[in-house]
Amino acid sequence: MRGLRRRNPGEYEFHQAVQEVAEWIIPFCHENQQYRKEQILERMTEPDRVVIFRVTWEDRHGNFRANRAWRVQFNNAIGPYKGGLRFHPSVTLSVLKFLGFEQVFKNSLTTLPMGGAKGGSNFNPKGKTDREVMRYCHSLMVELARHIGEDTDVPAGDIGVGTREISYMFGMYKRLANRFSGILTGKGLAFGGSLVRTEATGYGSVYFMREMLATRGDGIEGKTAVVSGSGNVATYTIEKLVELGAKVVTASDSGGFAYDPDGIDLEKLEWLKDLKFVRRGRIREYAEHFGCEFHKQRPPWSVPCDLAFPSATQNELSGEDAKTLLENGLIGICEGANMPTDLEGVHRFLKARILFGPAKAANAGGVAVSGLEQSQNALRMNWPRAEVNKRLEGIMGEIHRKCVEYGEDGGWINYVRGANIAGFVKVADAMLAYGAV
Ligand code: NDP
Ligand code: 2IT
Repeated sequence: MRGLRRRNPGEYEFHQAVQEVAEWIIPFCHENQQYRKEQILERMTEPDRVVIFRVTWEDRHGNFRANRAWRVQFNNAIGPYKGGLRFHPSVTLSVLKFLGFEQVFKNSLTTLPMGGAKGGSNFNPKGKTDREVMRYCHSLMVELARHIGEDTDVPAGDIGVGTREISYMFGMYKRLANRFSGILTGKGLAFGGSLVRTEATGYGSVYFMREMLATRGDGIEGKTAVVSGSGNVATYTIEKLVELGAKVVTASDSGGFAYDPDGIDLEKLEWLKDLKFVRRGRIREYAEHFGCEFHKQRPPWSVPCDLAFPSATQNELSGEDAKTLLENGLIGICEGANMPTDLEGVHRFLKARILFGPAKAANAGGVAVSGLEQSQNALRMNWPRAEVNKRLEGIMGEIHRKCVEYGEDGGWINYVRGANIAGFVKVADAMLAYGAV
């Protein structure tokens, strides 16, 4: 870790993501000397390639603007690079390296042949018109197109990148390449998208929770859940929780959280989706509309619950928050977001031996269905909704099974250790087989 910090100065999110993995992989490599001898973990912490470029665009007032964009192609040992694009003012190289590093393990866990990558830009889509977003996406793709390909690197969405942005980028790629290919996932259903991709991360996170609860003879029905965020992952987490009989009492955004003690039902959820995805409004408006409490500039972790689903962003749940959740009787947590719990929080959850589904495992449903979208594109076919959903449930079950295989610890399952080791082994074995490449 000392060497990694020296080689990557100031990249705190990246250091944190590696530290969380190293805690479990270093002891494992000591027991399995072949990985240690060939420096597999060290090699895995160095991205294969990072592309950095300027994106120039024209805003609605006729001003020229410039942003920075990146694609971090981390590791393609087991398949073409795969991972989302994030548009948010907080995006830095450190953030994208942490996300790309995590993606390598996550994609390995899905059972599908996908390497790991991440990209994005410090562009802020908030308050921009559709036309501004279109011009931005088109300009970004003019450069990104040189670096991706359906057998090379297949980007998708993440924070600030949804169907609208993927559509603009796909349109420009298609024009530049003069080919219609599965170059991006999360596409619209009319042009190669997969059913259930939109819902997949949130649904998958709830399926993973269902698997964890089943190990204790328990289930989702009747549980009270706290969800953070109100974007793609959060809304479909809420939807599946409600369908399976849980009561979801919160949703949030960067402005604060709404506390709805009666529970967000499917009707209120439709209103919330329209608010966030069509009108692009704020969660405060949900609280105003349904007459419930709004807590400004605070995360929802003080609300007592059985299950917690952090589904907004990195480091949104601190050690202190973990303590509060545990004191309030938390049974299980699934990380819908990437690295939402800080290191102290992770350690507290592990010490309490609750059901803790780390991001790599719990939110892998999104990229898994992206992989299924690639398969459908290659076959030039579309599978029905029930078929994709069945495969998603099967993949989440298989990820859970592998976490148990590597994480069993005296009657308790350490899902963090399980997910890290299971994800590592497949990539590491491929790298061993290739030799020094
Ligand atoms: P969206 O852009 O759809 O939604 C993001 C949500 O998180 C919004 O409610 C947003 O609020 C909130 N948020 C973002 N940044 C912050 C912040 N700094 N502080 C507080 N709230 C914040 O993104 P997704 O739902 O797609 O992504 C959410 C998380 O899930 C991310 O960590 C992402 O990496 C992860 N993820 C996403 C997958 C996918 O398929 N989309 C797959 C696997 C993981 P506001 O509108 O105020 O910014
Ligand atoms: O973090 C993630 O797994 C994603 N944003 C989804 C990536 C993808 O390629 O679908």
